[in-house]
Parts: sequence; structure tokens; C-alpha cells
Amino acid sequence: MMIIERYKGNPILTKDDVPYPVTTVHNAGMVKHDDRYLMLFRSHKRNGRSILGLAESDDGFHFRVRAEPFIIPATGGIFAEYEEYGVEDPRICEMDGRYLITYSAYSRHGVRIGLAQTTDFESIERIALITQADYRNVVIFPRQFHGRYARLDRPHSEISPWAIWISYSPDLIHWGDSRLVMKPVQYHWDEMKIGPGATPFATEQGWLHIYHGVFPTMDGSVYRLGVALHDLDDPAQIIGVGDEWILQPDDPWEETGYVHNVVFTCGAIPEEDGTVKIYWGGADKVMCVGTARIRDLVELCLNNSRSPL
Ligand code: M1P
Repeated sequence: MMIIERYKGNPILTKDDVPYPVTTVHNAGMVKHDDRYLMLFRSHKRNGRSILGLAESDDGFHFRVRAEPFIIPATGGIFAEYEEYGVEDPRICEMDGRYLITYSAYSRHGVRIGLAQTTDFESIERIALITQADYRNVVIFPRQFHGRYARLDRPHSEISPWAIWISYSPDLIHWGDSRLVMKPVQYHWDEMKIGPGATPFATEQGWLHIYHGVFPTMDGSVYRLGVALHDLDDPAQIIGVGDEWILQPDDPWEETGYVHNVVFTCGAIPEEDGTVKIYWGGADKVMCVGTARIRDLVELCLNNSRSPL
């Protein structure tokens, strides 16, 4: 049995669905707002730089793209300097009546993370750049822990394989008290690097976090998805990490595209019936969706786990 059942209508969004010129549609942050599914997706423009568009759906499978992009590189202030090369890979976290959006901001100075917010997905307000250079893949937990916000992040390193860390903040702007929580495992499907994926969601057993892991082959890297369970009150503690991947590139549009052999998630939506819709970019070119039972993902973390470090 496959742990994720792919939607038969995949891919659910491609560049042909976008009413402005783009060459890809992928790596989308997801959220439910006013009972509608919102997909904040990344697209490459024809100059190779990325922007973020918004698509909406009543059922989580059929999406309609808005006429204009939702986030394009800033043209003024501090953000303009650090978004010069584009904005990528957004994640959305609903908290305190607003939606926090973290995204990769690319510039000649490197890649760092921008934080923006919206309450209505009509307008957007940039809050701060919340990392220095050499960070990607930041997901914020949708709850505070002892008065502090928490995020999973992924600093780059030349000494150690890129791994998942946790950091805390009193105000969402200043972050620290960082520590490593999860590393790649040698000669394992995620041995090359791992990174935070979808915004974690709470289950009775812990925060479920779907992440990506990369394995190097003679034919390039293979990106797959895995799952980890974090303690509900202390997310720095990992209860279990599934030993096996939960998704690998298998469909033609996951094996071949802009970057071959990639499934990459930035968002998942837990449903009241105990399932979760998991959204992923296929080969950095199209958007796909599949459904899993939350209890199967939890069980993988609890009963078939590998060491987090
Ligand atoms: O091409 C696959 C992915 O490569 C990068 O992922 P990571 O952050 O793990 O290095 C990113 O460029 C991502 O957008 C892309 O999907």
C-alpha cells in the first residue's frame, strides 16, 4: 500500500493555467481561508527569476489562478536589495488571526528568508528579513511555546550535511536560541541534505512535519519526502522520524521537468476526516497533490523510525 495516494488528476496546476507568462508552477505554500484552499505557488519567469502567484479552490484539487502575481520582488526599501533575484518557495502559517508567509529572498548577497503577513490574501505587508544569508526552507509553528514563536530552519554549512534546526523568537523578528534537531543519515535516502517542508500541524501524538530529503546518484540528486513527529510542548524534541520515505518521484512529471527527479513540499492541509492533503512540486515544474491518513504517518514515525541525529 502506498502511504500517499496520488490524485488521479495530477498535475493539478501547470504554467498553462497561469494567465501571465511563466515557465514553471511549483513549490506552493498552502492554507485554508474562509473554507477555500489557497495555493501560493512559485513560478520562474522567462528571465529565470521567480515570483509567487495565488490560486484558489473549493475542493483542494481544482484551482483557478488569479490574474496577477501575489508577491513579486520588492521595488523599494531594504527588501528590494535582498529580493533582486526573486522570491521562492513560500510557506504559510496561520496564527493570531493572520497568515504569516516565509519565503526565500534571493539577491547578489545570497539567499535569506523574508517574512510577510496578510489577513485577507488581497494585500500583503512585509515584516522583516528574518535570517542572514545562506538559509532556505523556514517553517513557523502555528503556536507559541512558553511565550516564544518557534520555527524550523535550514542553515547552509560546508562542514556538515545541511540539516534541520529550531530557533525561537519573542516577536517573529529577532530569532535565536538555535539548535540542531535533525540530521541526514549516511547511506540513507536523505543522506545528502534535508530541509523543512510543510508547516507542521498538530496531532494527538505530536507535531507532524513533512520534510524533504536528498540522495546523490550518478544521475543527479533525487528529492523525496519524509515525515517526523515533534513533541507538542517542546518541538525541539523529536519523538520519531520515519525511516522510509513517504513519496518519491514516480510520475513522469516528477521524473522529468525543469529539475529531474524532484518531489518537494511547502504545504499540507489536515482535514477533519483524519486525512491530510499533501501538495508538492513535481520536477520543479508542476503542482501535484495526494492524500494520506494522518494516523499512518504518525505510525511510521512511532513504529518504523530512525534516529533524528
Ligand atoms: O531543485 C530541487 C530543489 O532544490 C532546492 O532545494 P534545497 O533547499 O533542499 O536545496 C531549492 O532550490 C528548491 O526550490 C528546489 O525545488
